[in-house]
Amino acid sequence: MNLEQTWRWYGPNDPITLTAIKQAGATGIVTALHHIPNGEVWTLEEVEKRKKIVEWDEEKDKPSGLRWSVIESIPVHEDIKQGKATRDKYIENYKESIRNVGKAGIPTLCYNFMPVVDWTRTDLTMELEDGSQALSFNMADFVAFDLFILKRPNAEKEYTLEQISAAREAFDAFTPEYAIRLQKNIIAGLPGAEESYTVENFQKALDQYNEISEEQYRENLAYFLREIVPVAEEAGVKLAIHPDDPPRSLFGLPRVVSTEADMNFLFNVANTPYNGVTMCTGSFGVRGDNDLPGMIRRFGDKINFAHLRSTERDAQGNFHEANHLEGDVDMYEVMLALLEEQKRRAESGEEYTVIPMRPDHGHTMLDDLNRPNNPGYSLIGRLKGLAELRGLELGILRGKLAN
Ligand code: DNO
Repeated sequence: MNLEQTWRWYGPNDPITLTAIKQAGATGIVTALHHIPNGEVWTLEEVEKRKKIVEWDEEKDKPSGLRWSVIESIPVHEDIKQGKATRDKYIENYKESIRNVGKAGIPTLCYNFMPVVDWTRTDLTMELEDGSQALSFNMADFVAFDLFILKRPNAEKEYTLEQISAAREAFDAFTPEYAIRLQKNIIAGLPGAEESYTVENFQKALDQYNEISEEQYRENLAYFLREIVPVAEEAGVKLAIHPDDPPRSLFGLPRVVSTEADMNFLFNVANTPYNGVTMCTGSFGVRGDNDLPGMIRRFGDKINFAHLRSTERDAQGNFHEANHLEGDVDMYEVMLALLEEQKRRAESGEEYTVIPMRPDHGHTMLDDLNRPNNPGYSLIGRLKGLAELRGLELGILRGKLAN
């Protein structure tokens, strides 16, 4: 049985249309109500309105053939992450949103618990050898931003002498334009991040975490889960927490969704398939100590969504996004593990068997280079990724998993 092929769509303002997505071969749409401010309730009316745009073809007056299968994401308010006294109000709103999502019949909800910054890259247009472009994370540039642009107090204590001197060298070579672009890439918010900062208010946001230890932060996540998982279960909505990207601390902030041990902590808070994970191979895969196929096998019924993408990393902490079937992620083993898990579900008679997956990110290539793109969310680059993944899946289903 195939995985459900889905595609992230940023809503009516996305330069990539639903028609293009259909032609790319996806049947599931992954989207969010980006216009609703963080912390507010997603009303049933707003959810239904978007669902109709996705699922009903106005022009032909018939179903579009697409379905809204995953929400990515309902952002978690900073007060919840920081465990402030006001968090309960925001948690109640979150529960209300989950109930409305359930009423609208959307089965899966992806979210993250990264403090202050969501996914982070230093360069959005790294040129590859063939002229296409990839997203990348350059450690020296990142440290240069932290030490010499943001000038975060005591930041140098978190880096080695080699890292500091590489950052100094990088910083000395920055042109003013490059420094502005780097700053923007890191803190102005990549698509879907929902938060955007200037250097001044960014430092203020970081300062909120001065007294929050990693243990406390983990406990804040546990508190949130103890509240929302029972509601998700009742509403029939599978939660799928997205790992930290990259899977390590940035700016001295706690990050607690980076490893298999982190995930086991969460599953112990509420051991139900409703408290699941987004297996983002590109995020988890930036750590050499994350055994992706093993994690899929051991997480089992907690895999509620898959983001399939690969990265190429080095020992210094640099990485860039590779072709979907290349780089450091063994995509064959990942796909095999996902399909085996799905088969296990189907054979065990579990009601929820089909795992939605999307080709996560793609290079900016060919005609993508001539039109506006949400960084990482190109049309042709992702179409290529999806086509390759679909071929890999067919090969496994007709080969190793046949019978
Ligand atoms: C980046 C995405 C993230 C992700 C959120 C989930 O491409 O994977 O923005 O959507 O972290 O909440």
